[in-house]
Amino acid sequence: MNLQAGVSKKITIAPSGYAKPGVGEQGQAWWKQAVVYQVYPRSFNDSNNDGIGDINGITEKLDYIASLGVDVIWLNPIFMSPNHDNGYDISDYKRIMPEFGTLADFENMLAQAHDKGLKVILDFVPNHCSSEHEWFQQARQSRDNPYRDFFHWWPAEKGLPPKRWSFFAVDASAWRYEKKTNSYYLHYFSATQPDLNWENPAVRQAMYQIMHFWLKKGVDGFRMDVLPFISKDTAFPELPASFQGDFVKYYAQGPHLQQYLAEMYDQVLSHYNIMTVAEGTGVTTDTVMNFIDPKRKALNLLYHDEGMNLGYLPNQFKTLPESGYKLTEFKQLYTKWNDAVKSAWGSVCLGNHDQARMVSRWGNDSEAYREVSAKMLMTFLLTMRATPFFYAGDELAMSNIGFDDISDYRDIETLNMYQQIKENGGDLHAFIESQKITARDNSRTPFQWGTQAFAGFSEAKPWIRVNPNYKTVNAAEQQTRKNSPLNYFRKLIQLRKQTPALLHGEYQLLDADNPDVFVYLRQHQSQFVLVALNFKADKSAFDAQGWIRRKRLLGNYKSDNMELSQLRPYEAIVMEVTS
Ligand code: ISL
Ligand code: CA
Repeated sequence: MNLQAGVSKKITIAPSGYAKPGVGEQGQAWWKQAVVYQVYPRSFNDSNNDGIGDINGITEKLDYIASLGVDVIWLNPIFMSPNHDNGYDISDYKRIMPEFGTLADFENMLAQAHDKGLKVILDFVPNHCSSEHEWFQQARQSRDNPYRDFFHWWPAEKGLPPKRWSFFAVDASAWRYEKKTNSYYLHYFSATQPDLNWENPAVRQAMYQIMHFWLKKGVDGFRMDVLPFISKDTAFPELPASFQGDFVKYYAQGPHLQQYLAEMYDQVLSHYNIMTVAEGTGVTTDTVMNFIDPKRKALNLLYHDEGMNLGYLPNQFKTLPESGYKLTEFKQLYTKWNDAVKSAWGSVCLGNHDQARMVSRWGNDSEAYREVSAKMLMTFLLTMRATPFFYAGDELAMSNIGFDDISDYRDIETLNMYQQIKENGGDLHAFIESQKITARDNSRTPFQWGTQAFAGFSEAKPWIRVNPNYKTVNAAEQQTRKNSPLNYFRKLIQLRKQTPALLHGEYQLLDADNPDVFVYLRQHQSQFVLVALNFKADKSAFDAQGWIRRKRLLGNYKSDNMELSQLRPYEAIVMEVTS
């Protein structure tokens, strides 16, 4: 076979085609080169021993975070909130939740982070606020209250509102009746999270003002919660009879989305050198560019939920089949997303506070394979052409706790869904079995710092149970062990930063039909890097399609693997190759 010919047909990359003014090699925006580390403040480190993680707790651990080599900390919501949905129900956007500390604590944390070269982005929740927010408290008083139009109402004299499902409501309905004004209000999430009405210019101005408030304090950007939901068809038409319940597609990304994004860009985002990330619930490769096309006035990045939902059984709540997910579909999906955002920039993640632990969901958390498979997944995230997002604890290969008793759960999603199933006489046992694998609380257990009580997270009983495996899985133990997941993570980040092909090279999938191994090539100018990842617990072979190894850059096995095309269980190798 003529390798050269085969190769040149496959690699359609011209380095010059990549460099565009402003976004080319010279003008790389900082957020394209960054590695993001997500911190769930409630679960990271408790400085005052009340069992709840807090801002000063994060400040204490900034040296640890900096030592990882990551660039950006994304903090889940830290604003005033009654915490029905752990801060995604904000009652005052300009104040810090007292459990987490004060504004001074936050400013101190931000200054210290900046001193250590770390950037901080905040989680901004534009689609809904808390029902305890002053706006809603006012709005519900009377139909002519000045804040009435901050929310979506359906007057009861018009009859029942058209069916809309809610993510978290026990009765599954996104409309909640209020006797006082004889109207229903809209809440796509729980009844304590009324949707804000972005059609109202006063709502938009209030939101932009809040963003300026935090940006002027020096924060480095925002992750924007369920951004596609801000524009809706506010006529609320009846759903078509054929409608199958995929409501995210149906009632987000409404007619004024582009207008709102452009306005937000003009009035706020364009004034700062920041990172802006949309949470892209329901966004597909067909619509992603509406959010991140550099030619538009919009955001920098979007992370999609298509990857997170891969493998779930249709029409069942977050349930995986015994066989798990199919690697061929995983490869296709990430390749499709890579291609879709080629002229912009991608993001990649395998977990967050809404998901199971990365190693439990996508790798293998059995004793034999937990570490090696976690390292393999880290290798994937740090070698794709996208800004990688890690969730705190991924670097330690922290795994699911798998609560089997409903009383251990804290998350509104699990608790309300449990209640809903119970009221409908559904199969609660099956629900708990599936939650052991996919529940959001799996990722919300306290960070495992050491072997002391409560894993060193707190001296008091934490708000949610610590994973009992902390005695063996913890940062202190991994700090000094040369080949620990923690130290592998650090090495991998350095490798990414030193290797232009990994940082911004083109991506090309190889051996697409291989059901066990994910193989791809990254190329920048004359540098070719091949990444081969065995997603299986058996030895697996792959076809390097003629590429010849020049130099091994990194791998998750101690000893080198001299056989280029045979991988050991969950083996990951990154190597420079030549044709
Ligand atoms: O968590 C989910 C599935 O288990 C998602 O459907 C999630 O509800 C959706 O992606 C929106 O998530 C965001 O908004 C929610 C909040 O609960 C999540 O934590 C947040 O990431 C409401 O604000
Ligand atoms: Ca605390």
